[in-house]
Amino acid sequence: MPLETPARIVRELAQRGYNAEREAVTLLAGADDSAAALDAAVEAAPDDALRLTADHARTAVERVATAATDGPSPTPTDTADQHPSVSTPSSPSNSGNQAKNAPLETKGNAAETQAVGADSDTTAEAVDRAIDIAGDITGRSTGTGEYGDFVSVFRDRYEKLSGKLRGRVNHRPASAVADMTGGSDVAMIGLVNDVRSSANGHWIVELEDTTGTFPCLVTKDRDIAGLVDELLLDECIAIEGTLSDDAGIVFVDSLHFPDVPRTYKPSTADRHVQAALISDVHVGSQEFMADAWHRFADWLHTDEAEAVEYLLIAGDMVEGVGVYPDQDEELDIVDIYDQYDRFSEYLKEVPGDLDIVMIPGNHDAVRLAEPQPGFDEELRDIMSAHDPRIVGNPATVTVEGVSILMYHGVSLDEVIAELPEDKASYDDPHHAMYHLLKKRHVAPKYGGHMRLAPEEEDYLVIEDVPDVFHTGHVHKLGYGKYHNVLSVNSGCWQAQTAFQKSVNIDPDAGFAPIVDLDTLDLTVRKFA
Ligand code: D5M
Ligand code: FE
Ligand code: ZN
Repeated sequence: MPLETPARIVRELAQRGYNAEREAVTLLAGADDSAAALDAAVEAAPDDALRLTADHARTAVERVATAATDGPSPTPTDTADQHPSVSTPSSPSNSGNQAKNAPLETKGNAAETQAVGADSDTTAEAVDRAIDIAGDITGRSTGTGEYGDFVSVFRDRYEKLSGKLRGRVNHRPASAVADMTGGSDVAMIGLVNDVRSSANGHWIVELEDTTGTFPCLVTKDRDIAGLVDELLLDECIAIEGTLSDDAGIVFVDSLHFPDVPRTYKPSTADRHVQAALISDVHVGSQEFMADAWHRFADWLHTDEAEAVEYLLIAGDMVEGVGVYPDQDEELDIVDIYDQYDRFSEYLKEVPGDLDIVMIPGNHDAVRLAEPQPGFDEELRDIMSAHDPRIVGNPATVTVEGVSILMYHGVSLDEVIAELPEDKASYDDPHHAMYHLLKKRHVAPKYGGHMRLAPEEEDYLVIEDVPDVFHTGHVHKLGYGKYHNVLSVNSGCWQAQTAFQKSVNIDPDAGFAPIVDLDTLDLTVRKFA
């Protein structure tokens, strides 16, 4: 039969206008004659139903099975006795303690899904999956691109980030430092305005606050000179040191980043539930890996993926048009709306009861400057199938009590370009992410790769420490923990492009990192 895989079933149902519960798809895929069962399930569903439930599927599967053994007999059978637990309504609590037993649950025994238990069978109705969103610019953009907006966004950046450093140093404003007597101990907090080397190879870091700028000298033989390599323009730091005799420069003794406390204790979910973190799907590119995507979508329908209830997509849903020079030569779909249409078809292959959150990336059809608002109404309509949460880039998404900072990652190119190889590289994209956490800003340096849309507030500041940091963009898989914050760069679904070949970028395509929200352990699944 052509309908043996869950993804095919989902596609077929989608064509007939139905969303389906994951269990319904599993039941239909497991039927002896899936095609007949699917027909019967569609028949069993009320005309106005948008969602095919497990009950519809069960009725259909039984009907088809009976028909096959007893000849045509359209009598609907009450299946409740055979599968008593599935239709039991459960309370909309977060505790996940419903003692439920899906009929097909016993099949899976994957090592990674150790804790699969009675509580892992869930439907959208069974568990309250409130998703909270914070820091999303969508619908709140006030920037006009005027000079005044740049002043306010940098002022806000300074306010927010200096607040994180104030408790650690006894700082003075730049204007006050200028009036102090030579030889005094002094501390400052400022945005890095300039970094240059002096005639004899020392570093001069110019800091700027709301009162002015002041030069700070880091001598080349000090340990802290290594930290100067990490600095990006416009990031906020604190220094402590001694004012020179002529009171014209500070000799720096220590340098501090806003950073994440070493003792940070991330929150975790109170039940076994997982989230798949992906990005950079690039539908519409000739290099989009449809087969890998089908395998991923199929896997999500299996018992092994039963605990995966969330799918987070960190930008670049489609390849877009006119993003890079000569990009059109590698387009499979040339119209941007057609690209989203096709993306939406692929998205329909994943279980209908997955909660999906997505942010845009630099290939998507929203403004390029960050923060990027979420997709507009027209694009939301195109992608409405599984009712995804569409938010801006960046945004902090809290699921099951775990806060996940989603950011597409354009600034990672900047961090990797500016920092020494051992501190940030395409092979270890998570190291570059660590620096963003340390700077408490997703895109510190303005200019270069980064386009900033000035807003009243700086939405790119990492105000609260996230439990998980999820980025994409560089098409390399990398993950690790920085001061207990799980950082994941999620690879891509696009094989190497001509440009990437020319600059030796070897993308990690077809991987899906899966996070256990109850332990923050990560398992990487490969589908390519
Ligand atoms: O970019 C994926 C990665 O490849 C990211 O590190 C930027 C880099 N890239 C890809 N194409 C280009 C061109 N044409 N110029 C410069 N850098 C490029 P993504 O934007 O996610 O496709
Ligand atoms: Fe991308
Ligand atoms: Zn990108």
